[in-house]
Amino acid sequence: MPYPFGMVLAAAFAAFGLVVPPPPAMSAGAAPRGMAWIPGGEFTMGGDDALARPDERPLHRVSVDGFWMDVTEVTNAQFAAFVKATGYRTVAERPVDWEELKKQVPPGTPRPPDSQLQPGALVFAPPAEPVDLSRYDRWWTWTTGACWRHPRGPGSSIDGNDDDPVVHVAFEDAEAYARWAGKRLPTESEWEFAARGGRDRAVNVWGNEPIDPKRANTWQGRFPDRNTADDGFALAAPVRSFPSNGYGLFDMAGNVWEWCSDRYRPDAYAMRVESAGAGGVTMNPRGPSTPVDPRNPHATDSRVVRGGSFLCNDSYCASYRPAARMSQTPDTGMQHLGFRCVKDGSPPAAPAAPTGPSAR
Ligand SMILES: [Ca+2]
Ligand SMILES: [Ca+2]
Repeated sequence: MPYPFGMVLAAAFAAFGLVVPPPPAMSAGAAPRGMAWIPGGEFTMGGDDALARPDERPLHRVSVDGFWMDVTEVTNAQFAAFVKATGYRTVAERPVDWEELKKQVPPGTPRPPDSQLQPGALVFAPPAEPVDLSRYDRWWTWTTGACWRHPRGPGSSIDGNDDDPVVHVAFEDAEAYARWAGKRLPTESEWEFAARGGRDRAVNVWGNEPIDPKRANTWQGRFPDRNTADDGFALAAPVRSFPSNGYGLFDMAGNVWEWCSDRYRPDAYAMRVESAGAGGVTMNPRGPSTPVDPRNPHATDSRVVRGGSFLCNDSYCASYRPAARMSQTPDTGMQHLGFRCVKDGSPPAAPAAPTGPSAR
């Protein structure tokens, strides 16, 4: 089972009380900088291909309204601008709150020593030899001092990596950035609609051809001990390093996972079908009101993440597919988890009609 991490992390839920400057003004019909208009419409949500997991079923019809979407994952440079403007401190930079954490772990779990309650996040540390793929603790290491500025832990930095996606952002960090930017996180349905790029029911964001190293930043070789990096990147790649999809969006497959606003439950689609009836269309779904997360059974909340990452490999987690879903506890900062934002608005203005003598 791919990615159960949250129970090892703290929920340092500090209130977000920063003064937020207003978003930049946008004239009617103008495209927000760095965003693409996603036209909206009806599509088939979910997956039923050979790699599809039970939580991607059943296929069902969903309709979403049009929206603007960041064409790339939020980058280190963009997140740094937010932190500079607001003084925001991410969850991974705050001490772990044991009173919150203990609500998420089995009753009776002893309090860890203070040394393990220091600010930090989970860093990918590949083992030297093949390991049991159910033992995710064999390649994830809680690392004091790891955060967005130090993605591989103390001593590492983001200098020179302005265009890499920001990582080690918890759900509330992503939401805080989005509010500051005058945007919001996408719903899971918006995210999947956008990832498909107009290719309804295709297995991959580029169509039905299988993945290859030119398509997306994933993992080649044997996970998790041998990464041949045939795609040129062992870890995250600068955004726009791989081809965009049908809507001009980059890295909707792989590179880093992306937060969505929906709460996670494996039976979310079955609930929709039951509610909409056979052949029914669910309009602008915003996700279930209560989460269910078998990977993190003690977690009080769980959110959807989408798109897979540089750690995705068919032998383990083919989550670069647009239908693939994953759960994540909202307090989690990880080296392969980032986000992008969306924004409500109007479609771009149509190109101006010809004027002047030639238009007569
Ligand atoms: Ca790679
Ligand atoms: Ca991505």
